[in-house]
Amino acid sequence: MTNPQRGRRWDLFCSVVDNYGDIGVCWRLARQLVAEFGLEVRLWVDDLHSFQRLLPGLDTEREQQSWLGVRVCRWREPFETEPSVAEVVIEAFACTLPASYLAAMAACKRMPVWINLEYLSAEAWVGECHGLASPHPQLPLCTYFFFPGFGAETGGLLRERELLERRRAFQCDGAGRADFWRGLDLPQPANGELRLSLFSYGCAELPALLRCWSESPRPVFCLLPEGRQAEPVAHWFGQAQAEPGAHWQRGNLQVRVMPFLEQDHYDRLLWACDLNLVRGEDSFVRAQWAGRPLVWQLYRQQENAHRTKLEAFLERYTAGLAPEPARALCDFWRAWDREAGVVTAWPGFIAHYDALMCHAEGWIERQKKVGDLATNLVQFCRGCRL
Ligand code: TRH
Repeated sequence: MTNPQRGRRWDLFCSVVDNYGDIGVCWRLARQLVAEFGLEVRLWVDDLHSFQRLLPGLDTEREQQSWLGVRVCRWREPFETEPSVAEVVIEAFACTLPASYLAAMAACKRMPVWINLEYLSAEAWVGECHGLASPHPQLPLCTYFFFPGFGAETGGLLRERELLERRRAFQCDGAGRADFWRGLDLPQPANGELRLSLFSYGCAELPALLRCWSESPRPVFCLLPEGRQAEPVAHWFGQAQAEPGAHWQRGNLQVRVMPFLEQDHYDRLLWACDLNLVRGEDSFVRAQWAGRPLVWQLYRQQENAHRTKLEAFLERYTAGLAPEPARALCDFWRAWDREAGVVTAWPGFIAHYDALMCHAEGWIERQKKVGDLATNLVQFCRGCRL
């Protein structure tokens, strides 16, 4: 008989390489495993300062603390193994488990299920590698590759159980949205205004795009997270700095520099905007769930390897979209990635806004069929001799 308690203890290891995507994904996953599956999750993180940007209440001085049922543990080297290793061990984004922990895993009477949670890609090979086992060269252990993705043969995307219902309720609730803008100290959207969020790695042509927006007949209100990417915008407005709260206007363009928001608030910002420019992995996925047109800037890779990923996604995403909006979308996304031709591609892109809006909802319906990553992961682990 299967023991219902078996497989309830999970350890999730996250090393913050750069930016916020790694911890952003791990924090969402950890929360969901606790909230929806009642699992006992320890989240080991080597950089609590980055984590604190997403979860402002986090105490960066503490070794262990609990948040929403997740035991958040500082991952220090040398790593002192807790009395028992977990039954499921997630190594996020090839972060390399501590050697002592690995040794403790190998010494377990019953081998833990060891998962290598990979980066997101729409490429076809992902489906072929998802779920593959790889034996450890020396230890009696085996790791399984678990790939997020967009097709039925992948692990799917992170999506909490009630997420889409909550999102729809928010978008249908005018008073709630008005409160949301007030809470951020932002004016209510003016009639006909295009309100957009802009989270990027920077783009050499952004000043030209700002000029284009400032001269457009339609008012544009751009919400820009604080940080490096906000500086060139400040300079364009003749300002030295881009402090959170700064508000600039030129012609028909207004820009507000936003403080880094708590992760759930950032989600709501995506839901509330008409258009979201996002980057990396996690904000990209969340912008899809917002059901609004989006523009993706990928994390740059050597020799532009990320462009293959961009094309793979574009091919999937535009399937079922009429040729003209599909072309306009591809033109703008490619221009934004290459930092060339952005202003030329903008009018076509925005002219197809309604078709892209409609498509955004259709895309969600397609993705729902794949199932969500946490559920797929739990099922996968259950199938691995737990
Ligand atoms: O920060 P990123 O550039 O992370 C990247 C990618 O994940 C990339 O795949 C990885 O290789 C690289 O890091 C090392 O972009 P991403 O993935 O969108 O993560 C940002 C996180 O920050 C996401 O969880 C949303 C969150 N966020 C907030 O919580 N509040 C905010 O105000 C903003 C702007 C973002």
